[in-house]
Amino acid sequence: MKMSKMLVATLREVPAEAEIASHKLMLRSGMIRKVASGIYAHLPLGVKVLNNVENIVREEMNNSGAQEFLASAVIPAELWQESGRWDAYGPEMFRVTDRNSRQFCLGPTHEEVFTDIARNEIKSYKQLPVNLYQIQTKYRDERRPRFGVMRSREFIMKDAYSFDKDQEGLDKSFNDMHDAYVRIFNRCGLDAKCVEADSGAIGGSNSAEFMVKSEVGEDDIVFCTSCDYAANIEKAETVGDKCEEEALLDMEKIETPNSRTIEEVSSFLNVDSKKTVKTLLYNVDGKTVAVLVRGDREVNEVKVANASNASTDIELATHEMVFEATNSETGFAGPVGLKADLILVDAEVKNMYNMVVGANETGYHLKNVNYGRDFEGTVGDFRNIEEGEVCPRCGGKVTIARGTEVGHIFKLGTKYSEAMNARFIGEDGKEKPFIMGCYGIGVTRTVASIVEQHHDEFGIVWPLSVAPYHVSVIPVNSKDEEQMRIATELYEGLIAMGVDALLDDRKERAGVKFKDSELMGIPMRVTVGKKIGDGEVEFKLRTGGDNETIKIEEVLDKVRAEFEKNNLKLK
Ligand code: 9G3
Repeated sequence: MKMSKMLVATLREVPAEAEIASHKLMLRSGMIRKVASGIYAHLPLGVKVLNNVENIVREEMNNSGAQEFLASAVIPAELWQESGRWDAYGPEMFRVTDRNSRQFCLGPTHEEVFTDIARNEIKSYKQLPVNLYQIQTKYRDERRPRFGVMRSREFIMKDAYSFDKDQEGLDKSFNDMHDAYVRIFNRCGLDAKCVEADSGAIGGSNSAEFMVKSEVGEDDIVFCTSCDYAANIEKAETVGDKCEEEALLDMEKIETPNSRTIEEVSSFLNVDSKKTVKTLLYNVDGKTVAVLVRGDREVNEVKVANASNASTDIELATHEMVFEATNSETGFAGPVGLKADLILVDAEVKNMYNMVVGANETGYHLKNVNYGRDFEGTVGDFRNIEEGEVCPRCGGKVTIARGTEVGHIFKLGTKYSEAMNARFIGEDGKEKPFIMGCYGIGVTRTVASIVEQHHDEFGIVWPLSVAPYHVSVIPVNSKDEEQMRIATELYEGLIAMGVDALLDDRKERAGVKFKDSELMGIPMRVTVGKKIGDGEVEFKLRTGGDNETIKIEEVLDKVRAEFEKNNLKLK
């Protein structure tokens, strides 16, 4: 590509709203432009990278035996009504009505669509397994779009759906997708880790997320420092502290005027917050669910939602519900005499002795309360793990880091095939529901994550595998005929070799050309300047290292060697 012909859209400055490196650099290098909040256009430079990432995804998905499909982005409401999800999603779903007043949504995901395809096209177990995938624009009306294409309302996703005849088949499909994802992110130069994750509202048994560490990530990821255990904090299992055995003392009601929070109660009573238990009340589909965790711990609302079979997100109980359950104002709730539909007791609380809890009476708490003698409940893991706690697998220490999800794979089971009566004839001649899995990669988010992981103060530093162009050939002085002749020859030689080369033939100062090449993150630069008098040019890698003076006739081999070093074949 010749820069004099290209829509070069590099910027010196970006809007203040661009807070993170990838958002700034994707704007400044001329890859994206904002159309509206959370909605972006992709400029030619950005589309080149998108295509490179998509082709890596395509190659690995095809290698795994999946077949590329392209479903419609406009989905009839009827399909979502069959699965019951039309009413489960609120403002996040873009809905449209056509000229005949029929309702559709702009597809946020396609479980229903692909289940419908399977029930129409797959009749017999002999046709299974089938794995269909697409690379398509998705629509989700995020409440708070931010960080450029990292969290946008329109984004490109690769979503795949597998159909198997039994659980064993699904396990294989799931593992094949896991392995394909490891190869995809590796080839993209992205350091992504697979972590155990919660399946959330999508349902199904378990799921795994591919996370990239990033201080601007929105998820907390728990890593063990000794073994390879890794989990989203929503899912990470906790091992409670063991308490010293104590004689059970008599329960006692004590006046604690205006002491509502754990801090106020523990300082008023002069007891360690580890001897207190907080009782939080939640509204779960209209039911009152109480959760007890040690005073210094945090409730994990995803674990609570799963334990209480919530159909939508849970929220804290209203004042009325609190009064209904505890006969007191917020801040004095406790397990003794509590009127709740479900009482969840974190396992750590079960092992405590003589704890302090709310008395279910405004202005009072109870001390010396003991699980079993004074109250019962469903014991389980309902809290967040904390930095430095014990690893649930090996007993080592865990650490917590922020991360961004770039992929998520799920075992769905029969959740959608049952709901939509999507069945096949099994070996025994009986109809059976497909056993399904679904597998997503955020393609635009992957591009942004690569920028987050590969940039410096001069701009983006693209891995060669996804770079928009591999080499920029820069004549220092475009008015110098000899320099232009040599530069053009090298450029044409590279193109003929299958290298995506740029020729910066603009009538710009050399410094501007170097800055643009660095900002756009082009992996290799060949500078054609005065040294052509000695038959030499300068070669520089964007990843660092000095300008290297080499013979003009060595350039093509030098570039070829870089491709080989990166295990990349020339087209
Ligand atoms: C919706 C809306 C938003 C959504 C969903 C449905 C997320 C929804 C979860 C998934 C699960 C997997 C296949 C590819 C991998 C991810 N946000 N999810 O189902 F209607 Cl508005 O999308 N789907």
